[in-house]
Amino acid sequence: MKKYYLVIFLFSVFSVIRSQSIRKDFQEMTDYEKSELVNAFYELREGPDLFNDLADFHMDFFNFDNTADPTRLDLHFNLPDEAERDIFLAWHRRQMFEMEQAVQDINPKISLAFWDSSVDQSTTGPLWDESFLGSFNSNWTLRRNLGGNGPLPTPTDVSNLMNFTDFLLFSNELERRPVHRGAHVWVGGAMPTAVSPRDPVFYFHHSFVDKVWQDWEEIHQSSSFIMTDMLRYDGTYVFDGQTLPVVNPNDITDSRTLGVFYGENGLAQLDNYIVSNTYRAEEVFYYQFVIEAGNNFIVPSGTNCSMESVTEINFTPGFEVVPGATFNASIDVTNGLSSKSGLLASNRKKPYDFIADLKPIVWEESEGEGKPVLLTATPNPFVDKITIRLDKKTDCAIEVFNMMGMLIKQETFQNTDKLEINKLYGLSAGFYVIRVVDGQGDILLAKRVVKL
Ligand SMILES: [Cu+2]
Repeated sequence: MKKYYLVIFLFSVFSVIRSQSIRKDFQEMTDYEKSELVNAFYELREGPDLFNDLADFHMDFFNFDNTADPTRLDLHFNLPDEAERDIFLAWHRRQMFEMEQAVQDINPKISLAFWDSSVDQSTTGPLWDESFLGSFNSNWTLRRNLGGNGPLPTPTDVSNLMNFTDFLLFSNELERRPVHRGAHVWVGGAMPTAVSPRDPVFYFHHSFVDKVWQDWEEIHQSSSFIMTDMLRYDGTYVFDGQTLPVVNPNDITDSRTLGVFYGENGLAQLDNYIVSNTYRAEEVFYYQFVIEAGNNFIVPSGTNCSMESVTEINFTPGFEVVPGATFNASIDVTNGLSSKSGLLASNRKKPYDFIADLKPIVWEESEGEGKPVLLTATPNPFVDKITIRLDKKTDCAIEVFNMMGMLIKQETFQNTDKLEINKLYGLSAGFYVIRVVDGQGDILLAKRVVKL
């Protein structure tokens, strides 16, 4: 192995737990990785059952629009008009990380992988093989209906997302259109419902969504959330006796801060990362094709790191191993990784109680399709009046509620797209909810506003 010299280097202190992983296209997974990941998934449903816990949480906080209390924080569909509470991409990134950590607690040499549903659209391909994700369908009563609903995205759908320069527009388009929606509805069963995280393919799909975000961030470098904490990762949630850490969504806008890299088409580039061993005594980066490490990839003194490939590992400028660090790079031509996990096949059946009345998610490409869309509610915060602009004229009533849920003001409007509520200066400062209700009493939209 080559020698590397100490370079004085200032690096920021990361507050986020980091591990390591090179996530690859599932098509690039080795047989070993596939069977170990399948075994780990089965094992996770024994004991505390992270699958069910993540699915229940995802359902409980799915979306509160058009409910009695639309001000409750939730995980989905807050864009474009509720940017102040949007955490969709960051939350699912942290969720992928939580699942991957659990998998690596069983076998630290494997990672999650992604399903690029714009490319692999077969209902009978290797993803659905009985030896891979296929077996979960019957063993866990997932009730998939592959290809029964669509469409899956096209490669152009994916590349067009890269043209958005504004993060919120990008995130909204990604969330509502086929790059995210497609796999959920196309797989069927649990996937188009709020308990989608019960299906292992959810983690392959959302790893792909996460990769698309990472690709966008590496181009535009402007991901930013208004919310500074996240449900579940707010320092209060306990799973399996452990309190989950506080995560600021703005700390994980680059997946590398979590130690997560994406390998693709035979190349994994490892850069801008400092090995910390925060989570694991040794960080192992495994990719059977070409690993290229450089550009501020640092292995500090006292840390342990190894890289394993079957073909090639290249070091480029900016790769540093500081004296006192333990670093190993190896070409493992036998791919001789020993099995770490595995339940007997007969123990794998652990069906879910199928929630019969769980309705598929209503996927609206844009907020309230066919209904008036709230364009703006200004000013917010307000002092004495609020002006609401809709994208089309309608007959409706505006209702203003206080945080106790009491209706404190109501006005009706005919055939208008600009609604004004005045004389609000008597209200005390704080949060209010405005709702637009149509003639049938259906809530068209609801938004939280702030009185100064
Ligand atoms: Cu989700």
